[in-house]
Amino acid sequence: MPVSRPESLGARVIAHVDMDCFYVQVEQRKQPHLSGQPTAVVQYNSWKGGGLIAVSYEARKYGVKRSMRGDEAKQVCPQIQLVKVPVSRGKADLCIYRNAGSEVVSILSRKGRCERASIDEVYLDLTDASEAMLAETPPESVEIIDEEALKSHILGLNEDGSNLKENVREWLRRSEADHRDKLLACGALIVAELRMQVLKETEFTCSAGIAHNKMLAKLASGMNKPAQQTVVPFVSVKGLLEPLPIKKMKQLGGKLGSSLQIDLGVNTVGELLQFSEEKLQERYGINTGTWLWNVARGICGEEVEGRLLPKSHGSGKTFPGPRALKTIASVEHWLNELCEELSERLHSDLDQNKRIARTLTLHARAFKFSDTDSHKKFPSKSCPLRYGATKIQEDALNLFQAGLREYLGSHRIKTQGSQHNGWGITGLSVSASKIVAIPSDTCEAMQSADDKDPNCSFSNQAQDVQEISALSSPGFQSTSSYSELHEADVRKENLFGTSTLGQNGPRRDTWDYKIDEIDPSVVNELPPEIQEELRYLVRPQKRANIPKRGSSIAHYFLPTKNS
Ligand code: TTP
Repeated sequence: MPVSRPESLGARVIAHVDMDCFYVQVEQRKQPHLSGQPTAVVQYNSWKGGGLIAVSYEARKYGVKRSMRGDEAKQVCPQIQLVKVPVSRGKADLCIYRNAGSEVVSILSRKGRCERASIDEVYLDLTDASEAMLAETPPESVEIIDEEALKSHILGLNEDGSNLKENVREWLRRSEADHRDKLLACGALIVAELRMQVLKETEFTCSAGIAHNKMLAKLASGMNKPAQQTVVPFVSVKGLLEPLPIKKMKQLGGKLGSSLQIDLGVNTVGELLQFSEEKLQERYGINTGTWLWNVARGICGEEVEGRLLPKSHGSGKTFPGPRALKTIASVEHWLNELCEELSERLHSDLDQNKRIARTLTLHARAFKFSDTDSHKKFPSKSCPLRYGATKIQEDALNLFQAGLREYLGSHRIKTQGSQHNGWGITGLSVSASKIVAIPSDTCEAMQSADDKDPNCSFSNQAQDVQEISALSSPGFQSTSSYSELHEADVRKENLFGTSTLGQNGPRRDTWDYKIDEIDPSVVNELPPEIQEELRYLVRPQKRANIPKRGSSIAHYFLPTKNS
């Protein structure tokens, strides 16, 4: 359900930056002879030349579309260059695109709070930078405005005629403009500069929207592509929103948008304006009602979250039509592949960013052969995440089987002599979420334990596959791997709280064991008060009242031989 957040009192400057035909640009940088050529990136499978997932702007001129397959694209544009997505483990490997996205994020984050919204999209809060520019070097005092900024599209500014750049220059430098527009003018200059920097350092072009909130900035970034930016002054908000189809708005593409169309006869954002806040609240509840009322007026208080890293990692694959998986063995095979990829990504996140994920979730899409209940969805299943590919594979299979039992209900029994089990799987994905930063002390402990045993685990609760939650399916994308970028959960939680058991060390009386030498795999075996003591060592500020006890932490750990 959408949540309404009040907009802050002062005007903000928010930018949404979206890379242009991103995968194509990454491939063109890798193979420079493709630059400027009609090019498309295709899925790894070869049926009818593979499905297109990214199309260069040169190819779009010939009518090539993302919905086409390679063979069809060749028909409309015979000279098109088709580049296959890299493959690993029988599925698309998006690593190079993810890394390229990170390069861009590191440049964009130099000027303000930066939220990585997807593999190729970023929100920036440039309010402070714009305020500072306005105080120090306001655009009206700047003689030479950069060409890139002069190519901006200012919504509401007349774009007819030959004096376009001159009009933009005038708009950016207006001394009589109100404070909000002056801030947006500064934002436009800053974003133009950032985009040029991105081009210089990465060779990638991007487009951007600059507005007073995230919703408007996102709507604007796609209005003039490629390599251009669009500014939404306050006075132009109404004109921008009014004609927009309601289903095009974020969070209104599904059931809520359909209800607005069917129940209220609302097809454009402008038509929503006729309903009072009370009326919308009556129909959709307080929160959603207010949220809708705000959407109609371009109000959005959502903050740009300071997050440069993904909130979760996922790996998935689709098995359309005849490729549907129909046996547990084939599901297990693919789960193993997906879990291996997930495990690798979790380890590089731990290595590079000192973060661990705490929840493993399995999603599947399924059908039954004799289906009386065709709308029933395969339930998503979650459990605590244990590190190590083998353990993730084991848990994912358990989750799958739990989901399958629930999905099949009374149809579970295989018909004797039939060729199949009565079900088919058309999509599978595993994801790791609840990612938290860990204290640096403990990283080394985890790493060294992991080095010793590649299957080392930090949690054993998944053994009894406790279902924590049933999350909604993320929807299988046409790519076979995805990285969800949710809100980062940066609470530093107790790392040892879910650890597996190993062996206890011999007793000794003085505590001089180094925290990073403790094998996390033994901690869960310790008495609760000792675990508490360890938690305190990891997180001293959160010390609880530790009761007097007979034993002490020193009884459980000895220094290594050489220490
Ligand atoms: P988009 O930003 O949707 O598109 P784009 O960057 O290719 O082109 P545009 O200039 O119009 O923004 O997607 C970013 C990348 O994500 C895209 O290059 C390829 C990938 N992608 C998929 O793999 N499958 C999909 O269904 C979509 C929409 C994108």
